[in-house]
Amino acid sequence: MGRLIVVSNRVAPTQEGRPSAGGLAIGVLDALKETGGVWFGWSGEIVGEPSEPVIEQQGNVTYATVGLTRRDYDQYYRGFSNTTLWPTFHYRNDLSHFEREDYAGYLRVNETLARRLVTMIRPDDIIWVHDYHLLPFARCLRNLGVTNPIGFFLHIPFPVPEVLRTVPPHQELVHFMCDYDVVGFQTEADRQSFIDFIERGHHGSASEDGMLHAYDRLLKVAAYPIGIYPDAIAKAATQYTDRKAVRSLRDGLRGRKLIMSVDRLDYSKGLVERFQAFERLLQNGPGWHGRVSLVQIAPPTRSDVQTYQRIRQNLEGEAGRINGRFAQLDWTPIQYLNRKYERNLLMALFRTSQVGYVTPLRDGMNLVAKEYVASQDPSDPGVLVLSQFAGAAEQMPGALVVNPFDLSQMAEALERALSMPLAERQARHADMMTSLRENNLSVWRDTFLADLRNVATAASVTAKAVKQPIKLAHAKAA
Ligand code: GDG
Repeated sequence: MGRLIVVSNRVAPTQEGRPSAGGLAIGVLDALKETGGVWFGWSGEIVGEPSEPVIEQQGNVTYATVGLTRRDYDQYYRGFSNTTLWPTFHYRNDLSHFEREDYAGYLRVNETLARRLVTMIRPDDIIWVHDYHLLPFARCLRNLGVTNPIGFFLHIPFPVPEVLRTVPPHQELVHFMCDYDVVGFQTEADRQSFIDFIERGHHGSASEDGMLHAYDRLLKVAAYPIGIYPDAIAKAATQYTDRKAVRSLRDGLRGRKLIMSVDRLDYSKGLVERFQAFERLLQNGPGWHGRVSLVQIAPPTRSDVQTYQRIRQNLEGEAGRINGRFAQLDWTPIQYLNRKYERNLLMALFRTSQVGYVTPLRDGMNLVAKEYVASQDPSDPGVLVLSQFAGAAEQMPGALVVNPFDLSQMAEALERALSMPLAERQARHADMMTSLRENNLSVWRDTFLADLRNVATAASVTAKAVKQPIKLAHAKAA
């Protein structure tokens, strides 16, 4: 079996067990170790001049990272990726902003990254590209003569055609995606949106077996919902339960119920609405005053993007207002913590709480929802309140599913979760654990890679070589 080459915007920290090593990193690393391979991407550093990749070898895995210049970072990362694609793909085209120069930078960085990677690729490698930063990456590799199988997985939602069309170069972007051999989405709904765009635009058609004929190519398009390792998380949560930070949170609660939320500080996560629904719970149920607290952990991300600065200010304002309205000398309703915590500690905090409150306005999957359930004590589990707009809602049969735009419904769900009888909590938890085990992280990864190996063999026979210049209508040379 050939090696695996993983390409993602950021390469995960190379030391395992580091607090920031998330589920994706763990799952991808396992696969890399199995076959040996390369993890290639941005180092996270801004450099004065573009340079050759920095190579770090650990066992049979090579980490190859490159720096970005300030201009690359501004146009490719902060600009087109996070000011155009991220908001629009999360249905926030009101927050989306498009600049041709940024798009040109996005294409330029994809081309540069492809050129840096190409010398490392061996003939029998397979290549797995991740996420919205790298939609044109297969086209860039093909233009450099790479014929290896290339798969793509989108971690965020894929919007319906009407929304996608608000991104000026939408046609090119979809065409780029069809240069991959396998395109994976988190949910069936995302997959359907992609197919709808292709079919309604008469660019191709899908067949029953998940194959898509589009732009003279044959590719597999499917949903591969990302999972976690639930039993490993359960173990970590148990082991960390006696840590000082967890004990002091428990002591501080003095018997009060705890609602836990953990999200990157992002407008897609529905944090303001979540606080307001909690406020409504307190407003409608004075009996809860002094008896329940909400702990929101929200480490800041992308803080140099303006919309992220605004959400932070908004949220601070809302937390302050709600606390000012309801707090008592010995009770603060909302504890809003704007910092990052160690991963296993988070799992233990989940286990200490009675409700996991996960209400994004839109989310590709949302791993926190899955981690919350996996962290619970099966004999006395907490209840998951989950947005219908998280990809995870398709897979979490025991959650109380809510519409995050309906504050009253969310407040009622909180009330129901806080008061739910033990037997019902246990049954719901057991259902969800079954689903988490059946669709764990290895299943996600292995299914995707098996499809990539299979389809690529067939596709390489029928596919026309794609050799098209990347200078396109919406990108003006920057
Ligand atoms: C994207 C998609 C999709 C959070 N705070 C801390 C911390 N976390 C960890 C969580 C979880 C991860 O970060 C967040 O993952 P999510 O899935 O919830 O959300 P995104 O970051 O937006 O991820 C998403 C995902 O990709 C995977 O495909 O599910 O839809 O948007 O694992 O636990 N980890 C640590 N400290 C923190 O303070 N260590």
